[in-house]
Amino acid sequence: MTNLELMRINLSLVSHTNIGKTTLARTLLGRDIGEVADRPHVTETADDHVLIRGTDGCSELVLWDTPGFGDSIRLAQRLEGRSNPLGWFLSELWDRMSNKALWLNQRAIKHVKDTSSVVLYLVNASESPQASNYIGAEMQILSWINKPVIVLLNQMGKPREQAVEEAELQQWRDFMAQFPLVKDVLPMDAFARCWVQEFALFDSIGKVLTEQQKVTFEGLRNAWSRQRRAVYSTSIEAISHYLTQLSLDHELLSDYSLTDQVKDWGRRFGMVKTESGPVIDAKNALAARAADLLCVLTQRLIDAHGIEGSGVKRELLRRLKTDWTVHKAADPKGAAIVGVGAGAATGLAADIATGGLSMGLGTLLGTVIGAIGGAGAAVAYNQVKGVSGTKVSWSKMALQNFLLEAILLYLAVAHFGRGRGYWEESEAPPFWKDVVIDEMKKQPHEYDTTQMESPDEIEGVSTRTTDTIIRGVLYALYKKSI
Ligand SMILES: Nc1nc2c(ncn2[C@@H]2O[C@H](COP(=O)(O)OP(=O)(O)O)[C@@H](O)[C@H]2O)c(=O)[nH]1
Ligand SMILES: [Mg+2]
Repeated sequence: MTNLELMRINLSLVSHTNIGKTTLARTLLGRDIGEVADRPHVTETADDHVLIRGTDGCSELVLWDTPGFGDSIRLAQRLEGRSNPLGWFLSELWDRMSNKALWLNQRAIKHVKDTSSVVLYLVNASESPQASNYIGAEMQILSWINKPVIVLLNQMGKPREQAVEEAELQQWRDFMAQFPLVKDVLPMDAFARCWVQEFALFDSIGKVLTEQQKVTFEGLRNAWSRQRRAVYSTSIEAISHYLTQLSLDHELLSDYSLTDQVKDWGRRFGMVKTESGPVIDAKNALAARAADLLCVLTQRLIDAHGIEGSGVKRELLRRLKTDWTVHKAADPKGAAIVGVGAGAATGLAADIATGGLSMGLGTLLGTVIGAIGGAGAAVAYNQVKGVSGTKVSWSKMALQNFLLEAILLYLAVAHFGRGRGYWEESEAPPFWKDVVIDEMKKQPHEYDTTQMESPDEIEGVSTRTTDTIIRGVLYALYKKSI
């Protein structure tokens, strides 16, 4: 093995055509390479892309995107006669003219055989292994290539409960057990994988390399892991900054007269119908800023994760703001989010129907709308009378809801594969919310920054709480400590 080969570890993405190799390569690399389309043979040549460069400046982990196997059965037959190089050459020349796809395939396979350290073989997990009738022939081709194979399950769909995904994984593991070349089978959906799952892939790759390659790989793995952890830290910082700003945000009503107070009280109980007055104005201002802060948070998370696209649109928020007060209030009883366990608090509805708005934005507005609408107001805002006037700020329960929403948003971004295209908010799988709420309940102290005045103290508590909860959630989802 040459020095160059020792410094360069080559991973080849291989699969039946149109399974999602280029898409997964984009997700793993965090940049748009090649061409993705829902038709066969989009990628014509094997292309190399540096996944990680070591801190030594010369070691590299390289990801090769290859044209997929097309007519695998014919290809497998063709490769059987491969002991005769001249025959190979002639057939190659012949194929080049008569069957371009087959010829491209042969070239790519030869390339994989010559260069790769490990083969990452993608399968479409939306079909059962038994239904994927090309796998047998492709395993024959892979055994001719004779490199360790790690099978990656793509197209698994939206994240589902751990037990369901485990069962699917086991089905593929059982099926692949008949092929000794297959060293591991891992979930790795190009659209919805989480970076935590990439740790498992790195573990598996590390195990199948030669002793010499392992030394290089260790450095590369550390570089990769540092980079992923840096993204994680940036995300935690962004969330705690968001929570700190919300905790500190307030409106002072210095001219809040006794008449205003009576009207406000009447409004709360439905006796005064007009939706105006200093308190309503203050709440509108707080809600508008909360929505703006959510925009900023979304954008920071998207940027940190190397996803393209913009967060929720400010313009949309501005337009919605004028409509907020016409929405009906949430029922605060049915709206409890954190439940009534020991030390836990009830919160506002996070799921109010918001006219087709999607998760993060919709639920945030749901919270805000519910609060402004009336019945929720008692729990969403703190209204404290002080020497300089009445102060309106977010309540403990509202802040707990913001924390919950921010973590759900983080999970959505952390699972969004770049290969899927531009960032778009989508419905978080409902079980995520249960997992987050469980972790919130496990905390020794409930999240409450309402009595704190120092931004540093609030930021400290918010950072620790967010970090512990997200670590707990990722462990619950992937059984992997980060
Ligand atoms: N739902 C879903 N579709 C995917 C996924 N990965 C790829 N695709 C789609 O599958 C098609 C083929 O993808 P592509 O990356 O070009 O496949 P390749 O030929 O193996 O490189 C495209 O329409 C992709 O959007 C996935 O994880 N989930
Ligand atoms: Mg491709």
